[in-house]
Amino acid sequence: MSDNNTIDVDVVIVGAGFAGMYQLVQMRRAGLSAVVLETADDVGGTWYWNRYPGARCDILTVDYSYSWDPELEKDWIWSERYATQPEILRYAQFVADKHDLRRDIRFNTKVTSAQWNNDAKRWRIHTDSGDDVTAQFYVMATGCLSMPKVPDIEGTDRFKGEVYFTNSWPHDGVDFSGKRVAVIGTGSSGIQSIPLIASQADQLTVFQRTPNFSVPAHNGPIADERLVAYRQDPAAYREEARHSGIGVPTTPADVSALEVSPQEREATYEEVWRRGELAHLLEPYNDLRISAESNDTIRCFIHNKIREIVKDPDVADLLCPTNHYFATKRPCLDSGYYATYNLPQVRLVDLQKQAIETITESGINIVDSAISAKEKTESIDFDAIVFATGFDAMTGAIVGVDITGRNDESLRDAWAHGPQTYLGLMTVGFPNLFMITGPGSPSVLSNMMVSIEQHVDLITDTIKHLRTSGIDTIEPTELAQRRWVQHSNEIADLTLLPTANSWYMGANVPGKPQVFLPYPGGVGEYRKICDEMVVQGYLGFTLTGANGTQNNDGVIRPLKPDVQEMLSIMAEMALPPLETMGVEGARAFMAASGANMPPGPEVGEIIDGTLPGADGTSLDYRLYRPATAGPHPMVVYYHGGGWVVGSATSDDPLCRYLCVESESIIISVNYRHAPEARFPAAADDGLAAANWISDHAEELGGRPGQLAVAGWSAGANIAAVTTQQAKLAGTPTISGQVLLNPVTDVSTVRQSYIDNAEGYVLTTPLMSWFCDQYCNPADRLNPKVSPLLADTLSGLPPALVITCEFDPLRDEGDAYAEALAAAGVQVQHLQCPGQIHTAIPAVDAMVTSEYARAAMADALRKFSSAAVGH
Ligand code: NA7
Repeated sequence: MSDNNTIDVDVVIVGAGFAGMYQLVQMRRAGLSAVVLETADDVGGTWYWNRYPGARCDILTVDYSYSWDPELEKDWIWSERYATQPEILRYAQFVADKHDLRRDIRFNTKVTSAQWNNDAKRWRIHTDSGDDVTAQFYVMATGCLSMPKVPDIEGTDRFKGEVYFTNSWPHDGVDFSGKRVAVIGTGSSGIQSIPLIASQADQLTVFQRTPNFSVPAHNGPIADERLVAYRQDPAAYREEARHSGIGVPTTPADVSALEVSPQEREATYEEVWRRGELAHLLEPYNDLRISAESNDTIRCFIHNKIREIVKDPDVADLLCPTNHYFATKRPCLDSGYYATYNLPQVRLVDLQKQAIETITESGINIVDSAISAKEKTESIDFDAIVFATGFDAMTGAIVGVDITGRNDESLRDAWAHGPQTYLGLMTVGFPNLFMITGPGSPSVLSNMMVSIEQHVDLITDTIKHLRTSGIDTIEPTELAQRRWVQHSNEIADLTLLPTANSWYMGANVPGKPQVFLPYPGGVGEYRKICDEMVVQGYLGFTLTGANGTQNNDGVIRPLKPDVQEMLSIMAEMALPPLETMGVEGARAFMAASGANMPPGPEVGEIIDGTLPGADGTSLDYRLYRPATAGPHPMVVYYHGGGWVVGSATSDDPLCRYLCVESESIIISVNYRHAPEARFPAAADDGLAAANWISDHAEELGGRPGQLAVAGWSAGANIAAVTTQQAKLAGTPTISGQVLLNPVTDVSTVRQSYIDNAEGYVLTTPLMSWFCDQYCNPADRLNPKVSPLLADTLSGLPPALVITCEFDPLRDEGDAYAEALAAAGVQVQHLQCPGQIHTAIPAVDAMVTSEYARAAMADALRKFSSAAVGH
């Protein structure tokens, strides 16, 4: 204590729920002084406040319990599969007693504001009791669902009857016997409490804005196979949970819901329904989170269940969620929820059809949404109104405190457009402020116990590291934070999650920025990321101390999530390097892998033919014609494959895509391959094909004078070379060039050949092998191999050059774009962060590179309209 009203400690922890309690334990174990500040008069957090009837956890209690004290596993025996709120609260109190936690917890103490003092390198926390706490480290253990949503219904304070909020329920309970009761809200709290309120009340009216998916809990004593597995080896069981998707041991499926017969699917869903565990609902198939069509199968299954249970078909219809996919809003676990609507005293008001106009002194006025809001259709009198309207989730409790960081910036302002965090743990501008299960961490998408323990352990290890290394402050870098938020959103965008108006998105609170709040990549992956961050010397953080500043700037997951996923799958396959397969082996392998890719969109017409190449040869081509009325602009497309592998059809999905999206005829030409036909065969064929197509534009259905070239990799090399050769020869006229990952000088000394030598499909050894097959070392100085080395690039047609960050060819592509621009050519240069060489042609497989494909189509459209302008 430094003066009468100020306590000085190493660590201040706000909140005495499960997170704050464990953080206190860990700080004591680390030998640090710590104090916990808590608004309530006892421990428990969520379980202290949410005492409404029927409140239970929705993760099996055997999973929803601490793992850090192995004795607890023996000392505390849960009575039910899903414990009730009183039992969970007693558990929290038991732990507090056992570890004598209360002596370091200041109850009845609300934190009002907190300021970082940059000179002292300490936080000062102000409380409503008038006491201040100063601390080097400030840990927010304030919970994700702890700030009640402010009622946004007119007249709420006018009602003269009893008013209850599920999230701050009276401690001695409520007796609804003989009463007319309204419940507003059908989230988890509404769904758990409604059956119990209905069993007491004289009349119950439920006001439902959005129907929710709910699954029967089949609650009862714990006597299932889960407990057996757990008892056999608790430590192994816990470890499995820590590396799982949602913090509960589950077995991920490897089959799509659409790959099995409807009968098999139905039987599987029946089994899952019978088990009554949210953790297993998405488990049976690998695409329920990502595919609307697959998700529809479980959605329909639950709709049918609702229709079986609820006798009145109109009410059943109202209870069937149709405006969101299953599990895109938090699904619920219930005991008799749907059957409650068969009781005569229970009425459901659908707020999609009728709206609450106002709450009056005696009840609620509702109006038909279809007519003027002024035309009152019904007044319903109530003795009690229960608000089960939810929370300002994940950010509410954090920005609820007036927090001021370095540079006097307020956290509220810093997060005005949505929370910005690195790993959901810390935020730029607020040194030494940690959030347990903050936005950007798995938190509410997981078993909170597992996520809480992981964060507490990470924070503890971090603080210990700082103390032993003489470091005073830790703070994320701008880059690390920006890319983490981006990474988390990119994963969410690969799923159906952002499609719902959920509290995960902040959509339940009027005016709240709508961004996806939790990290959706799973607790196992998240743990791995955090561990890697530590191993890489606290990557993405700036650490300062007496010895100066360590700036460990960097990005922890630089690859796009779908690219990363694809690379992990390939790594598991442990394929031999392509260059070791021999020419024929490599060709066969590439043809077989191409056949497994999504096919790309339907086009109007496909014609396979031949055209004359150079040296009297005949080249296969495939023509893709749009379904729209022609004639169309034309594009000569050169496939990728290192001049060695591939064919007129090997980039089929991309050609189809470009045809549809740019409304052009795409003609993919199969130039001669090395080593059978070495340089300059392919380059000469490229020009010959372009000339022939230009000369035969009309008979091919194209518009004469609107001919562009495009290609990928070695194909982009041929496209660039063709464009240069056409300029020198004066024919054909080329309106533009789209160069995707072009080879422009095969200079393997560039940094990208070093940075990306291995691990990103196209490797430096493979590229060297391709070049050796194609040409002699001396040829590499020839602009027909290395278009970057041409005497001049001026006068070339406009170009789109696309390069990928994790591609050995990146730097020579970038150099070509820069050289074209320097020569006065109109260039659009698209550098794709987090992408690899093979990502962009993977139509419908690699979602995060869709924008690059769209840019290719867009460029082709622009080239042809500019050519019309000529
Ligand atoms: P939720 O899940 O946010 O549910 C709140 C419910 O209240 C939900 O049905 C809302 O409809 C409804 N709501 C909110 N505001 C209104 C207004 N103004 N009018 C009518 N209806 C309204 O909170 P819970 O407390 O039930 O559960 C929170 C979590 O606790 C839960 O997910 C579990 O993890 C445990 P909406 O869906 O927004 O249309």
